[in-house]
Amino acid sequence: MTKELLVYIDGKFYPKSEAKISVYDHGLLYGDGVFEGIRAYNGVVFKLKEHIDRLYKSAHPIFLKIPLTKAELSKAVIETLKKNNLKDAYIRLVVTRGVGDLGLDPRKCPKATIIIITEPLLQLHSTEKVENGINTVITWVRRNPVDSATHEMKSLNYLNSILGKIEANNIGADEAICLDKKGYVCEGVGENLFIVRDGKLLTPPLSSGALDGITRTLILRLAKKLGIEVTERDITPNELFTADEAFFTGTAAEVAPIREVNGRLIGTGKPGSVTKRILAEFEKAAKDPAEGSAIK
Ligand code: PXG
Repeated sequence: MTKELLVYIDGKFYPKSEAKISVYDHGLLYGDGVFEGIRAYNGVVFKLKEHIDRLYKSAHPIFLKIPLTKAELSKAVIETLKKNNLKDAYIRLVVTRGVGDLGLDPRKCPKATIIIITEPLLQLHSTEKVENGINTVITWVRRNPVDSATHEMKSLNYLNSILGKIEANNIGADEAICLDKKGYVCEGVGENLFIVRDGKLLTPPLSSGALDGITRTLILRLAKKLGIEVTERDITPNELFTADEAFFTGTAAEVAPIREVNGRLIGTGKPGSVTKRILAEFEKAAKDPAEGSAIK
């Protein structure tokens, strides 16, 4: 029998089949908590510092106190990977409100629960899809507005995204695109979105309610380095339909070219030259040890 992967819960390691938390945990009862999805490439946890910083930023507005320092939590992530002997991995870091009673009042939860799951790398879209582009659909499900349980916080409330994903599944699309409250393009269900028009990149602003994606920030930097102009501004659905190129970015999706939106081909329907340059530069960055924290 192959050895089971170990999962970190509150400072202890449990075999995957025994890694369980209380049914009274408010992460389960109310989706009360925050999380990060992180990747390790070739023995380096990509952008670990940025993910840890964002986790604490997500916890701050909801008064969720993470009972470890950032340094301790980073160490726990590395430790979990080491225990599982993983060099290329998908890492799920979850902090829930912890165990309380059946009421939603977070004051009844004295201590947050910390969970670290590590798995061999997960491929969100097949190689064929990345080469040829993915089929998307703009869904009727609007991104949560910024004056609600906003996706600016990476909370455990993902029903808004899951509903979008279900709509895509039901019509056989690979992924959904959500509009914001005003009707402008916002993001995918677990990805940020970029379009190319006249050789220039455009991406929706964070005020659309899109997550401040770590891959998005990296792409903004890489585009500058490549001399590609980028503007953060509202994008209409029509501008997306008539874009020369479009692609998603995210930890799980990496850089994923978009082939079609609601049946309309984007550009030639093949990944375009700007997307290919960005993708190549992203792949270089993902392999660069300076972009992350070594597993040692
Ligand atoms: N927007 C949303 C709503 C996300 O959840 C991104 C953008 C991309 O952000 P990063 O920082 O990863 O560049 C995300 C993150 C999955 C999965 O399995 C995807 C995410 C989180 C968890 C799981 O598809 N996306």
